[in-house]
Amino acid sequence: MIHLLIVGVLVVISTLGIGLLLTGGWILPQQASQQAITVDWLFDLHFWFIAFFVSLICVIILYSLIVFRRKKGEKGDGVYMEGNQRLEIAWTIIPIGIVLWMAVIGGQTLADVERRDPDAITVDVVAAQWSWRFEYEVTTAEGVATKVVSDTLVLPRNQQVLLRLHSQDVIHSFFVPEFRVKQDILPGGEKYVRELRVTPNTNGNFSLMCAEICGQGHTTMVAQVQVVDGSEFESWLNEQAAECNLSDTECGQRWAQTFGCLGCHTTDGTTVIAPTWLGLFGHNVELADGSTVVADTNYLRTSIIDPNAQIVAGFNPGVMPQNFDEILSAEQIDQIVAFIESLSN
Ligand code: HEC
Ligand SMILES: [Cu+2]
Repeated sequence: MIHLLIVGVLVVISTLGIGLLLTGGWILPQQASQQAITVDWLFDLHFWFIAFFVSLICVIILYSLIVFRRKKGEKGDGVYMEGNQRLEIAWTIIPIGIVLWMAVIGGQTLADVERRDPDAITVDVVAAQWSWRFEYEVTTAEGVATKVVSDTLVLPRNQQVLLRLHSQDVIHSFFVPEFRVKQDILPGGEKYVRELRVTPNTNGNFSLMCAEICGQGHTTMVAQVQVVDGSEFESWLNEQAAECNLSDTECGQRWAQTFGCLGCHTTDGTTVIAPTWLGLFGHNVELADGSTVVADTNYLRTSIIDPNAQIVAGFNPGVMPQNFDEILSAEQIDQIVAFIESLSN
C-alpha cells in the first residue's frame, strides 16, 4: 500500500513538472489569431496527456528498478504471474475511451477553427514559383470596382478573412506559424481553389512561408504579413487603389516586386534562377539557339509577354511564368521595361 501511495505522489509531481514545462508557452510560436487560441488549447491538452502517461510509465519502471531490485543475500526469481483479466479489460477499455474522446474534441476544435463569419472579407492569394501575390476587391470613393494587388498581405485585426488560395504552377502551401492554420494550394484553376479562414487578433509583422517544397526558390518564397487596425487597413487599401503616381521607372520597380519578377531576377548582377537585369538593356544577349540579339525595348517586351519565344543561353524554357500577358496591363509592362532599362545606365 505504501508503495502505491509513493508511486501515486511521484506520478503527480512528475506530471505537473513535465506538463508545466510543455505548456509553458516557449515551445509554440507567438499566438496571433483567434484560431491559434483554439488550436493551442488542444495542443496543451495533449501535452498534459503526454505528461501524465510518460510519468506513469517512467515512474513505475524507475521505482521498480530501484526499490524492488534483488537485495544482497536474496535468492531466486520474482513471483511468477500469468494473466489478469480485469486488468486487461481495464487497459483496453480506458485507452479506447480516451482515444474516442480525443477524436470528438478534435472534431469540435476543427469545426471551431473553420467557423464561418458571414462578414468575412475576401483576399485572393496567388502562389507562384517563387513569390506570393495578394488581390483585394475594392470599391473606390467614386464607386468604381477595382482590384488592388500587393506583395504584402495586409490584414485588419479582429476581422475574419477568407483567403482563397490559387496556384499558378505547382503545389504550394500557405503557412503563417503565428496563425497556426495551414492549407495546401493546388494548381488547376477555379475548381481547385482552396479556402482558409483566419482572424488575426494581434497587430504586428509576421512571415508567410511556403510549406510545400516547390522547387529551387522554395526557401525564399516568403511574404510579409502585416496585421493592423481596421481603420489603418481601410486607408492602406484606398491608397493602393489609387493609380501608381510615381515615375514610370518607380512604378515598374513596384510591379516587378508585386508580380514576383524579383523572386527570380536580380537587379544587382547576381544570377540565381534567371538572368540578372543589371546591365541587360542595350547589350547583346546570347540565345539558346546560338544566335545573338540586342536587348532593346522590343526584346524586353517580348521576353515578358512570350518568354519561350527567345530563350537565353544557359537557361531553361518554361521556368518563367507564361501568363504575364494576361496578368499585367500594357501600361504595367511598359513601366517594368522602363525599370529594366534604368538598370543599364
Ligand atoms: C519563376 C522564375 C521567373 C519569374 C517569376 C520571372 N522570370 Fe523572367 N525569366 C526567367 C528565366 C529562367 C529566364 C531565362 C529564360 C528565358 O529566356 O525565358 C527569364 C527571362 C526573362 C527576360 C529576358 C532576360 C534576358 O537576359 O534576356 C526578361 C526581360 C524577363 N525574364 C522579365 C521578367 C519579368 C518582367 C517578370 C515579372 C513580370 C519575370 N521575368 C518573372 C524566370 C523568371
Ligand atoms: Cu511554394
